[in-house]
Amino acid sequence: MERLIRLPANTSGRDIVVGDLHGQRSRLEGELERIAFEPARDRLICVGDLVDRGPESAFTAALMDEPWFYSVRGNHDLSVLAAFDAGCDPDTAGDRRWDLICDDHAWMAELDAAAAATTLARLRRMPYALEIATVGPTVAIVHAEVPQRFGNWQAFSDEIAGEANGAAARYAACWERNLAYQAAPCDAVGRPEQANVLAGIDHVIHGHTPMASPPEGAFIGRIGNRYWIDTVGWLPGQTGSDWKSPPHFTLVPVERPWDPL
Ligand SMILES: [Mn+2]
Repeated sequence: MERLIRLPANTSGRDIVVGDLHGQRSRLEGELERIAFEPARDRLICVGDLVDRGPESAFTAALMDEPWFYSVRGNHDLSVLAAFDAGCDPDTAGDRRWDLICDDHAWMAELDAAAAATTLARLRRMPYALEIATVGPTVAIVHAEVPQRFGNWQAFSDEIAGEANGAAARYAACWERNLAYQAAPCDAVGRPEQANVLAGIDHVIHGHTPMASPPEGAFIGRIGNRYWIDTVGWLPGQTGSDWKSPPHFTLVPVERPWDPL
């Protein structure tokens, strides 16, 4: 697998980033219709966690076969590999292996052997980070966060892709929530902030930590040039329907992560 994938600019259409999907592909497809997504020209990039919680985990993981779809690896995707794909990656082996297990993979047991193998092969192709070029900014996608100990994107992406300290960096990319808890709602203006700017990259887009505080509800969270866009569109049923901003999938242009479609 490639741990870090760099995408060249999409010069023919839009690049759109969506938050955690958690097995809700049908809901996503409603959103793609709403924004008139064009699979022949546009690309959709997910911040990870394709599986678990929702009713369509395997169907959602199958998005990895679409030429217009990309996703980084979330802790839930990693956890399925750790639980069912022995030896898939050194990161999930050894003592650390059982730390990586989330407890909601019952859907995997319901797949027949061929479907399970196909699903694992799809999850295995998910990189830990994506770096996306545009005609303007360059944008990084990482599921959880880039730990504060990294002063710039180059240092972090080098560790993600490499062997030295790589497992610790990749674990943080999938799981960490230190900065995310300090994220505040960002306004639509995109006002620059100086605190906690990650140097060497224009924007970083994350999911993983739900951005929702009842009764106000769901929001795009921000610190410096880091954005968190999991606005819990995957939540079941009526949960949060009484919030001022109810649960929904956030879709943002990759070059303007503060400006949802
Ligand atoms: Mn997650």
